[in-house]
Amino acid sequence: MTMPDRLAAASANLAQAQRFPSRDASASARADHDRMANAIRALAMDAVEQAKSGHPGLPMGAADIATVLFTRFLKFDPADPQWPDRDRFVLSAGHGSMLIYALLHLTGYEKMTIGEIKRFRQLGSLTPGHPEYGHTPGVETTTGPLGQGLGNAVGMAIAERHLAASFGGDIVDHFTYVLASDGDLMEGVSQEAIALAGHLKLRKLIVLFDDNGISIDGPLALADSVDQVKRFEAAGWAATRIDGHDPAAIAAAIEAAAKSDRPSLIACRTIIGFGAPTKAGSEKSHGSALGADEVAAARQKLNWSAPAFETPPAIRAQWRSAGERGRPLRLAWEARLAALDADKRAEFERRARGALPPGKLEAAVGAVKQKLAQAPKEIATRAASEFALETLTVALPEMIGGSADLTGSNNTRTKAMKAMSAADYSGRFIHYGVREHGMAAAMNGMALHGGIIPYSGTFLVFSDYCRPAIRLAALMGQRVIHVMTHDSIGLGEDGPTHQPVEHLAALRAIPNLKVFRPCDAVETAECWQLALETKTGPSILALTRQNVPQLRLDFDAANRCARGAYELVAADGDAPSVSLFASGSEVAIAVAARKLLAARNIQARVVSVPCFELLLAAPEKNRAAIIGRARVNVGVEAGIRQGWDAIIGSDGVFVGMSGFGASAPYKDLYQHFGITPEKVAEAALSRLEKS
Ligand SMILES: Cc1ncc(C[n+]2csc(CCOP(=O)(O)OP(=O)(O)O)c2C)c(N)n1
Repeated sequence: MTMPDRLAAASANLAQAQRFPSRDASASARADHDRMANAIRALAMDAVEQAKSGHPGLPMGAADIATVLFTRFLKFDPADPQWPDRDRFVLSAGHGSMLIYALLHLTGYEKMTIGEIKRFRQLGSLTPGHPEYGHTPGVETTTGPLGQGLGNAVGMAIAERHLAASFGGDIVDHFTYVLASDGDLMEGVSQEAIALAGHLKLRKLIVLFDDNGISIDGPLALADSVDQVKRFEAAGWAATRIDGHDPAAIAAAIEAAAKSDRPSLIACRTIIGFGAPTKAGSEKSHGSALGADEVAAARQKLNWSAPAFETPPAIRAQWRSAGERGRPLRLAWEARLAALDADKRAEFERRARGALPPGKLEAAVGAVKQKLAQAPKEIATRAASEFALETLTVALPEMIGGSADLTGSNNTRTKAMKAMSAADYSGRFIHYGVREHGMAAAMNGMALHGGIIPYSGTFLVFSDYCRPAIRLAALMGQRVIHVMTHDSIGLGEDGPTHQPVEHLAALRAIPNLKVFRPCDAVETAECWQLALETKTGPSILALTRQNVPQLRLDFDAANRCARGAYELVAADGDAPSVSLFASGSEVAIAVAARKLLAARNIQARVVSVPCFELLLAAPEKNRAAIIGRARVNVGVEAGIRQGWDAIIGSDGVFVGMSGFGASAPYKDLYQHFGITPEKVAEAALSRLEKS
């Protein structure tokens, strides 16, 4: 189809789409609505019944809300689940997954066949227990850990505002809708998320709260008495309360929310398990199959006579036409994109794809490394990170930085970056406030939205406060980069509360997460490059507060950190009896220990280990070559030993921490805990003597 043809078709379709649906609340419209909502209820009951596991209560209770949203408001096109300007729908209460699976099936997502619905919760189906991003087309984010979806949605809404500021409202202009449950709103991360959204006045964020007053233990009153409407209002949101089974009220509330100058909460009072004669309104419908008798009785009550997994053709057709509403909108959007200036369009498309600008990153990192070769720097790796970022953030406009109120400590804001604010979304630096968890969840949402590479800052010890979101970024394969400074006892006087000890090991335990701990300014630039190139997973940059010497003095265009570990200093002879492995600030200690050993005629080599994951993923042969065959392997890291045996062997010597740190100047702490060149050399010698 040529462009004018497509436009003509689009406007014809649009005219048709505008006739559907009627917003009057006539009896027949209401009956149509009820039947469409009941189609969701029936599929949810049937799928859970067949699987003998799952959560029927939420899909049955929230079916009216979802029906109004998907048939009248949500801008989406099942034919193109990746359409960049689609509205985002986040089912934050992921346990209610059958709600979204039913919607995807009914609105015509090709892959969501009835066969997939029948295989709910079975191995390899598109209908896993909780919605999984990247697995099921149409699922915008992996949800299940309550509160995370809401946090992600805030990031999606930030991304939308920022990209609209960059590319214009013709190209980026969509809503982010969330369906959140009591559990979502009880989780602490929700407070961080809503406070940030309210502060940034994310007016295109609309949260539909499934206000059913029931959680797993029973009535919410057992554990909660928060007035959510007041709470959201206090955070700067528009908030209303409605009957969540009244389609006209739902539609009116969404319409009002769409016009608001702030994010909106619509507390929709619903009955969990709506339609189930004995279990509705009770926790009994929350998380288990209703049972054959209850399902049969619910069918009667809902006046639903179709057999299990069948949707009557007329209702199917109505759902399908709801699914087709968005097509003309997408075509019109495509036409607007096509009409853009070629460079701008190419840039938008590149960013939407998540592709880096060709050659730019390599050139930027190369330039940083050239500068460091010309004028070596003895600086903290956090400062080295800032030095690299000054160049990187110019080369990559998709980088959006931030910090959880530690900007000056994390060194994540570059000179050219202005702060993002409600008055100016074009800013590329986000003051997240003291909200590490909300920050990490929002970053996931930005990455999922597309067009943005989010990076953040906090102290490494507070990775614990971000961990649930980091884990989900790893699970979803999202490129988010966490700068985590003050990465050991080397932070000194703040003491053991702030000194990470087990954190490197704990983070390394998360699959598909890369933990980088560069030893100097050159490695820091290289690790940034590797993190930015890792499109399919998150990265942590663990960086020092204290200065470290530059150990890589010669310019080398190759990224030596890419192998995860490499020989930084060879032994004096070709038969080293000791291999010293270290990461980050302890590499310089290993280098000094090597010297002490050399003075005693012991040949030792130093291997820098900036990234375990890359080393351990290398083919066995390469890994063995890097690890070498010295009689004694020594690991040095100001953290716990856990994980190091994979490199030094269970018979290796480890110099590090075995308990918490202490408050003192950092040099005293290194002495006190015995992480010094002398102790490393001694440990190697004593093992050599025994071996
Ligand atoms: C972080 C987290 N904690 C606990 C759970 C287990 N869980 C699943 S649903 C739920 C609460 C159910 O109540 P609500 O959120 O109101 O959902 P509804 O009963 O209305 O379906 C809990 C505790 C979880 N999924 N995530």
